[in-house]
Amino acid sequence: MNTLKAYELAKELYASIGVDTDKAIERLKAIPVSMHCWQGDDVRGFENPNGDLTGGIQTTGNYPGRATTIAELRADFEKAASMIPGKKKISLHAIYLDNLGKKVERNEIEPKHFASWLEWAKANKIGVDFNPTCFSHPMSDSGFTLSSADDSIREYWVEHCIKSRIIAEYFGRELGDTACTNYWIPDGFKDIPIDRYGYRERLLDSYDKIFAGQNKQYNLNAVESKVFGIGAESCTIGSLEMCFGYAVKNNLMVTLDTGHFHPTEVVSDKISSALTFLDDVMLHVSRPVRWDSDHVVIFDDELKYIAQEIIRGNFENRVHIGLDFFDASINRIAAWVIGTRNMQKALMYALLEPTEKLKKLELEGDYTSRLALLEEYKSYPFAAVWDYYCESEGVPVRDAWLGEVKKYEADVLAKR
Ligand code: RNT
Ligand code: ZN
Repeated sequence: MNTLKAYELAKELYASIGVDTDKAIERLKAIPVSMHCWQGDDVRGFENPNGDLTGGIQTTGNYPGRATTIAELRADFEKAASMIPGKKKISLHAIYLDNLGKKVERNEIEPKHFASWLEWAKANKIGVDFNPTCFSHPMSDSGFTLSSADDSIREYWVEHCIKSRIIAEYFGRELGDTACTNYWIPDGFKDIPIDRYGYRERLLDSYDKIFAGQNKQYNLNAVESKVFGIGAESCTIGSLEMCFGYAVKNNLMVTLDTGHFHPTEVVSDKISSALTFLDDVMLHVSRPVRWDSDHVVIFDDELKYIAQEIIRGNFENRVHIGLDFFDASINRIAAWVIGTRNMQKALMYALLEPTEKLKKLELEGDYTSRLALLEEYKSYPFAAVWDYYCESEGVPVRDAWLGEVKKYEADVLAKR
C-alpha cells in the first residue's frame, strides 16, 4: 500500500471542502498527550510493588510481563512511545519514586527521589506531569485522606501533596515546561453519612494548605472529582461540585475523568462549561464500561466528541490531555499504544473538519445541512492522513506496531 499516494488523494478531497491536511498534521504534532505511567504495572509503583491497590479503584487481569522495576517500566514506556507519533508527556504518580533502595515516607518525598526520572525525561524528550498518591497506603486505610477527621492523617496527606507539588514544580523548572499535577483522593463513604459538610470543610482546608505558595509558571494544579468508588458508593467527598467550585474560586484546574460521572453524563459536554470559568482544564481520558472500569480508550463517539470540542474551540493550549486507564488483562504496552494512538486519531479526525462552514450552517439554522455533512464527512479518507502522519513521524503505520509488540513480548516480557 502506497501511503503517500493515498495521502495525496485524500489531501485533494479534503482541499475541496476547505481543509488543509498539511496544516492539520502540523497542528496535531504540537498537541501533547500525557501518557500515564501506571498502565505499565497495574498502578503498583515502586514504593511497595507487591502491596494492594486500594482507594476504590481496581485493575483486573493477570497478563504476564508486568514491569516490576523502574528500569523495566522505563524500557516498556520507551517501547510504547516509539510507536506513537507526536508530542508526549509521562504522568508520574508519587509511588513511582526512585528511592534508591531506602524506604521513604510519602510525606518525605523530595525532588531527589525523582532526579533519575528527570534525566530520563530529558534524554527521551518527554514532558512530565505529576500526581500525589493518596491511596494504597496504611494511612489511607480508613478510607479518608485530605478530609479525614483525624488530624494526624489529614496532616500527613497535606504534607504529601505539598511535597508532590514541589516535585512537580521541579520538573517544570528543570524541563523548561509546565507540569500539570492532579490531586485525586479516594475519600468517601460506603454507607450514608451524617456529616457530609464537615468532611467537605476539612477537604477545603487541606486544599488551601496544599496550594498556598504554588508556582504556576512551572506547574498547574488540578483537582479531580469523582462520583463514586468501590467501597465509597454513598458519598464521595471530592464531588464535581466540590472540585469545580474550588477550582473556580481559586483559579485552579479541574480534572474531568471520563469515568467519573453518571452513565449518561459526558465529558465532551463539560469542557466548554468548565472553560467558561477556568483558564485551563485537565482531562483523564478513560473508558468506563458499566462503572469506572478504566478500560483502554477506543476510537468511539465520545472520544471523537471530546477531540472535536478541543479542536473546534482552539482549546489545545487550555485543555491538558491526560490518559487514565489500566488494563491488566492484555499486553500493557499494546494498551498504551492503542489508547494513546486513539486519542491522537480522534484529534486528527477533528482537525479534518471544515469547522467554520459547519458553524455558519448552525448559526443560519440549517440543521439539515449540518447533520447531512457531518455524516458524509465520516466516510472521508481520514485514515489516509493519519497513516501518512505516522509514516512521516517514523512510527509504525496502521497495525505494523502489533508485530513489534509481539516481538518485544517474546524477547523481553516473557523472560521476566
Ligand atoms: C481514580 C482516579 C485517579 C486514578 C489515578 C491512578 O478514580 O481516576 O486519577 O485513576 O490517579
Ligand atoms: Zn482519573
